[in-house]
Amino acid sequence: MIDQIDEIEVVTRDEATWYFEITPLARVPVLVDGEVVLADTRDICSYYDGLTENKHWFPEESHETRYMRHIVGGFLDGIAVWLRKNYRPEGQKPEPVMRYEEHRARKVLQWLEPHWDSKKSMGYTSLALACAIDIATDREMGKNWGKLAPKIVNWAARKSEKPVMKATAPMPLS
Ligand SMILES: N[C@@H](CCC(=O)N[C@@H](CS)C(=O)NCC(=O)O)C(=O)O
Repeated sequence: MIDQIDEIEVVTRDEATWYFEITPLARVPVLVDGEVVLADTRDICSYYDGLTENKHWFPEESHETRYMRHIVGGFLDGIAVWLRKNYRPEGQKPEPVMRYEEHRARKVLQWLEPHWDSKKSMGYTSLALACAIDIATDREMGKNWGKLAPKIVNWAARKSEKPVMKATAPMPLS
């Protein structure tokens, strides 16, 4: 399936970007498939499951998997906040906000370490968790997380080595 997708590089967070013509939020990812336009990772994964008639990304729905998805989703949101604040020049970074997000991320990792079963397929939630850890590690926020949650951080590192993860990794910051 991935070889049937044309990946198009776009510029975000720029008032002049042509990408606003595709989507008024100018956020990635967006999937355009004929008349279908989808703009959220979760919906795109769900669309994929519909096309392929399997449950690759959403294998099982239970209270446990929904709660896990909620925790991982919030973890990813917190990392996104931290990264956005970190783009600011030195001296203009909101330290309390960033410290709080670091604290929250550590709390999540400590909670996940005994709860996360990497052998159990969590589909979309696994993808979101691996991407969150990968991006945070790559951009300094997660530099000490290996000591805090070694099982999960090692799992995420192995996952990020997979060809599909490498092929869809975020572009380096310019
Ligand atoms: N909930 C959305 C989040 C999308 C999102 O925040 N994308 C970020 C990059 S990871 C973005 O495009 N940021 C640019 C901006 O906020 O203008 C999803 O899961 O796809």
